Amino acid sequence: MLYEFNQRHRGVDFSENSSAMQCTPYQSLLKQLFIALFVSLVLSFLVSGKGTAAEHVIQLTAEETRDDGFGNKLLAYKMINHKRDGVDITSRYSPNATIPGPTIELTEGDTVKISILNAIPDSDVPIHGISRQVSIHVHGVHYDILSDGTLKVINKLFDEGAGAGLEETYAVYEYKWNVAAGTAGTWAYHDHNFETHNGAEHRGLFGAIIVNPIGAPSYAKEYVLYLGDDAFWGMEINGSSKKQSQHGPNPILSAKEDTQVRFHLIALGTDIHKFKLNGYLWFDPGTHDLINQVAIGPLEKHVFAVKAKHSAYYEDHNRSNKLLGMRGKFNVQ
Ligand SMILES: [Cu+2]
Repeated sequence: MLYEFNQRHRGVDFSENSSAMQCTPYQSLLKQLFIALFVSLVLSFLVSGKGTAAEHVIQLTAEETRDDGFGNKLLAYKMINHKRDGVDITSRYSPNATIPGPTIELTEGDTVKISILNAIPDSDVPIHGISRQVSIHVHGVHYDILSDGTLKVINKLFDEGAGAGLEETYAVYEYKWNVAAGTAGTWAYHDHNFETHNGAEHRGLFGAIIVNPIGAPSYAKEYVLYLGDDAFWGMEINGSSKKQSQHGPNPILSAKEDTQVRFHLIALGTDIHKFKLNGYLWFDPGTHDLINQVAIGPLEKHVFAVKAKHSAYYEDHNRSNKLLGMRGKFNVQ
């Protein structure tokens, strides 16, 4: 798990008060008042602010983007609308379809309705009998089988995406996620249906969700870096405005000196990488060990925070990945 958090301490145990200790009526009245005050404080924390579970309603499209330079069109997710408890927070996302796709920030206890509209032109996979559906298949959070975002050949029920599938066809497909207690972490979502039953992640249809535990600390910047076989794909999120920027391959990340920032590494593809942020040490999640590099393989993730002290390169130290130029700048000013 990426986060260590202990839910157990929330239970309040007054049993030790039942011993031989004698109280005057005045003392026991004070004690009752104190307990009532404490319980109301705990309750008000749970029902207000960060303690409240939110309902998210999200609409995404999948679109064709630019040519990759070799005649292949890339595909990308675009955020159309995101309402959190009825409040529109769409402006935090890019107005364009981006690779990586939008990073969706959630908190344990939240619920999500997320729908996908297929805006990929018919010309992109003209071959009859091949799925043109796009889907959202998410990792980490809970959902029932109809929200798996896979084809019937995998889930035995439906082609769970938008557009023309092999059998079932929907213009828009909606998924329901239960961001249950215990799901905190950074998780990928990706298409699972386009062209093959593994989807078109390799063409750009991937993004991430960040599930924070209730009351989690905030960071000046969050960087989501996907380790592909030949490039980092990334984005930067401003911790206070939540604006998402710096999309694309091997992006330049920026931070102000002496601020706390957090990196979210997610490995895509099939390589095993050796990630390094030169000149920085960080805690290996769940341990007290300080490390300066991490091995990360397919479908694994690694989340860590550092205080921004000096500019540095983040890079992949595996020889073949290094030769491919997997490196980007972390700019501290
Ligand atoms: Cu997956």
